[in-house]
Amino acid sequence: MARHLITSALPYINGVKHLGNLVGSMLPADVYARYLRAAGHEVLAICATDEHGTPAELGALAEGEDVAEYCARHYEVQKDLGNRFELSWDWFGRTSSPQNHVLTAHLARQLKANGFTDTHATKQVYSLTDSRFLPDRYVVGTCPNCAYDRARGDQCENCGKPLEPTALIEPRSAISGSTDLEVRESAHVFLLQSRLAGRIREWVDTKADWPQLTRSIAYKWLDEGLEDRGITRDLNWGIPVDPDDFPDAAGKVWYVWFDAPIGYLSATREWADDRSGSPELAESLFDTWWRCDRGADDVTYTQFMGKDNVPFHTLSFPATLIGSGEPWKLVDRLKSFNWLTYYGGKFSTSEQRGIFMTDALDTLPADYWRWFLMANAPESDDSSFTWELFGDAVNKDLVGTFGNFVNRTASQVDRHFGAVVPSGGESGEIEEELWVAVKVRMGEYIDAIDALQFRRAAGALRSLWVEGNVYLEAREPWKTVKTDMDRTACTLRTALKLALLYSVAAEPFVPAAAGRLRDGFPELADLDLPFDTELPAMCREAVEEGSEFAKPGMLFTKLTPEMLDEWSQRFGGAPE
Ligand code: B3M
Ligand code: ZN
Repeated sequence: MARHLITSALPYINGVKHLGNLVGSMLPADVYARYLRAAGHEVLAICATDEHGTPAELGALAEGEDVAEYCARHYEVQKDLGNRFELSWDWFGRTSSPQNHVLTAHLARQLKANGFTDTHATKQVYSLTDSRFLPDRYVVGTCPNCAYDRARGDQCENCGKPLEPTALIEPRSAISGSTDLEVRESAHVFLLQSRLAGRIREWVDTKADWPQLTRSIAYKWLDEGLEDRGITRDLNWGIPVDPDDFPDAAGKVWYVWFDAPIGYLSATREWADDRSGSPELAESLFDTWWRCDRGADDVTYTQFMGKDNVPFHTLSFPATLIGSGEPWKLVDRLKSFNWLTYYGGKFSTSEQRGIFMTDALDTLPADYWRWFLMANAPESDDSSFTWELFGDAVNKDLVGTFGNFVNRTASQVDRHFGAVVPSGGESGEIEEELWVAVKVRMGEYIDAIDALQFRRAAGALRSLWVEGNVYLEAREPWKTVKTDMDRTACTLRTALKLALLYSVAAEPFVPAAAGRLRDGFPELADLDLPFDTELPAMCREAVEEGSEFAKPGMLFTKLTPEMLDEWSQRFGGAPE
């Protein structure tokens, strides 16, 4: 048994996330967490809302609400949606928590003590119309790197380059649209990343097993030279800079990208505080996950995120932790994703284009979305959501393969043997071959998930379902029932063993359906069936003649062309 810490990029608080956000972070993290738990490992899956910075302030402004109230309300919305998507977090925290205030102040102090910060006057964009400084996303304009004309002041959405607002060409205020801007001086704290570049590169060099997409992004920024980065802002909402530590930056708040990744630590501390009776116990529990000198050295830490977040996780956040001089746990495995597009175009929160988590759940249960998204995860390249592809994935894989196998098996059992596992007959060569093939598929499936290759994993799971259908077709129990009851019993008993296997194997991807299938074996409710290559053998053994089997009902409903048409109208389908 190993210990696994899993985090996914923290969703911004500003409104409901779309399927593109989900597939690149929270959902694969959940599939992996479920798999590791089922394989018997100790898992801590952490997420939180990212509540600071301009997304929060601009979101509250748009809804005419106080920022703190806006965040509190949207936190509940996001947590509820995550639960409805069956995201099995151990803790879903908030970067506005007291724990994050404490840890952010602590790390900033450490960085200063080690000589990795510097406070000096900078030029900031000031809006005369809005009577305020305009940091980050408050300024939009043309990207100096790729000429994209709606680049934000923190990062260009098009080319991914982290930016400073003053670097934008033809800047304008995101609040008022005003171009009546001027540059004024304001003192800010800088993280001296240039001084840490050597140590970060050494650390990245040890990560030969990071996926290619992650490594290439990290080296790209290292090769271009790590620039010192302003880590405070002229905003009201955020974690205030401690004036005792940084008197020249009194009145400012920490930059959202400084405190947000610290949220991984602080959300863990929220979890520890919630579980422990005293601050001392909470601290030592927290330390076993995060402090390498106090137990976290045996933790494997895996992060999930969209590719635009990679520079912050391979460079800036490690710079914070390494620069603190304390033995914090650093990421071991970093899985990043390309984009999921909607008919080839961008999903966009600001333009409300695409499908959002609320729409999705109002339309179909989470399993349908989880399956489509993971089976088509944008891993080696961008992938596209279209209603046609979605309909195919659901109808072919879930309804036609997994559902069909379970349905045919359960109906035949129910009709001819009642609510029990059929007795009689003996398995022969064809069954031996089936179990050999199933074990091979199971091995492929496990290899793929271990490698964090989700499309491949979904493909292997699909192949497991196909084995079952091929077996049924070969044995034709619906025919043999008229001539050979023993053989029919053996076939259906074998199929039920496979069904039990599927209830474990499919759980990371489609937990609700898998759970219903598992409930079909009430006598095995407490049986531990570890998710490993011995699973087929264990399931073969576990399902006994004459034990109870309760028909689970239809696991999935076929999507008709009319349904798909209606949804494509409602959400906007192929561009005209
Ligand atoms: N809030 C997510 C995003 O860029 C951003 C991630 C923070 S991870 C510490 O959509
Ligand atoms: Zn750009």
